[in-house]
Amino acid sequence: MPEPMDFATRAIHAGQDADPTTGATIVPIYATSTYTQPAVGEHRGFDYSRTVNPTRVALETQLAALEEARYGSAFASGMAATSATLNLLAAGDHVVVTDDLYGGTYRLFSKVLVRYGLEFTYVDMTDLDAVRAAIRPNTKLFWIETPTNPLLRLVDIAGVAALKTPGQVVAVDNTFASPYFQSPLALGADVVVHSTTKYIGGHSDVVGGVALTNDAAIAESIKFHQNAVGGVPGPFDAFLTMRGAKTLAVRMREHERNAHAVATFLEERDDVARVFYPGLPSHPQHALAQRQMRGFGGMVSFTLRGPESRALEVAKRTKLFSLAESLGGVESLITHPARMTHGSIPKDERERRGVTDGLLRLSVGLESARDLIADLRQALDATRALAGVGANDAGIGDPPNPDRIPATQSEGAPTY
Ligand code: P1T
Repeated sequence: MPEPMDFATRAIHAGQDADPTTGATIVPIYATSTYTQPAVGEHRGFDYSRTVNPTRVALETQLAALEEARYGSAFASGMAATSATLNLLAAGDHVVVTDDLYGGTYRLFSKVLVRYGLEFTYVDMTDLDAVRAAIRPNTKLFWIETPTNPLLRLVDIAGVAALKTPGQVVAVDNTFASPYFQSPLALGADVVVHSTTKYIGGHSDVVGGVALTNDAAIAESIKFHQNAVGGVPGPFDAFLTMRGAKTLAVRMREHERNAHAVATFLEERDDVARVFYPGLPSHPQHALAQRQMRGFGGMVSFTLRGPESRALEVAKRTKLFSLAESLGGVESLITHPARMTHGSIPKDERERRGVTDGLLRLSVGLESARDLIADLRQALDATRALAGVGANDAGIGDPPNPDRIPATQSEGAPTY
């Protein structure tokens, strides 16, 4: 077999050797907390399942192969993986952080880790000069999200990596792109973190996280904290994540195809103010996306024309797009970031960063693109009067009156 094998092959085979005791083709769920030892001090590498578990090892090997990393540590959630990475630091250390990022990461940094003496500066990392200006003598970590959540801005990973000096670490939350579309380690990052709850798991049925690196000292520190702090996934969760990850390549190709179709549809509407999707030529960093990523992903955000009430109404009216937090599953989701995923960021701070009340975020799933577009169309048409752009040809220009506007789909939509 060629080395290294292609992504799709690694996803299915890395870490997935037949079980040594039974020959089971699929890695078993080793539901055990402990391991019987023949004599004190003698065991086969397994002593206690917080420290090590064969199902988790198989998942860690698989995910390390997807990021072409030498070392991987799986966690019970994306936040636990982020937290373990921040354990590389000590009181008095400073972190430069992407200012558009998942609200839970902001909460961990600003409400928890500051109490342990870490310092954070949030900067618009699309601007490398701003990153450079934020560096202090005690800067130890650059925390990058790219594409960012929820505005899908891009950070030039190689550009930030070029700014770092010895002893500093560049960590990238690669959740939105997935390893199929972006390889931060190859671009100069030291650590990659994923919420495996999202694309890697892919089916919205398990929460998890992973931290991956090629640096032996970083890997050892993260492993030490994984065991010492204990935020590990159980073997059932590890099994589900591993099963989902096997199909990552085919899923990501379809997510992207659908997201592109949805983004193009939204951009053509006059009642949509702005569409954020790195695959659109109108995205301010489309060129960077083409250079840094192998594809543009399945997330699309957009701001509606009209008041916040219109955004809330659209989120309520879609049927295929479930109104829910999270992303990356086979089913499509719609989120109102200001009130949901990013509600832990104070309103003035949120708005300064562009997470406005009219913003909606879509996780475009694997349903038919035609059906997804029909679903969005009916929700947009039904609320169009609030946009202040005049009636459309279909005559759906009056204020959304629950007695008059059917909650069903517009013409051409499927029935479900
Ligand atoms: O939910 P958890 O597995 O702990 O992962 C946290 C996390 C980390 N990084 C990014 C970029 C994320 O988007 C998330 C979780 N995000 C959502 C739940 C959301 O709806 O945006």
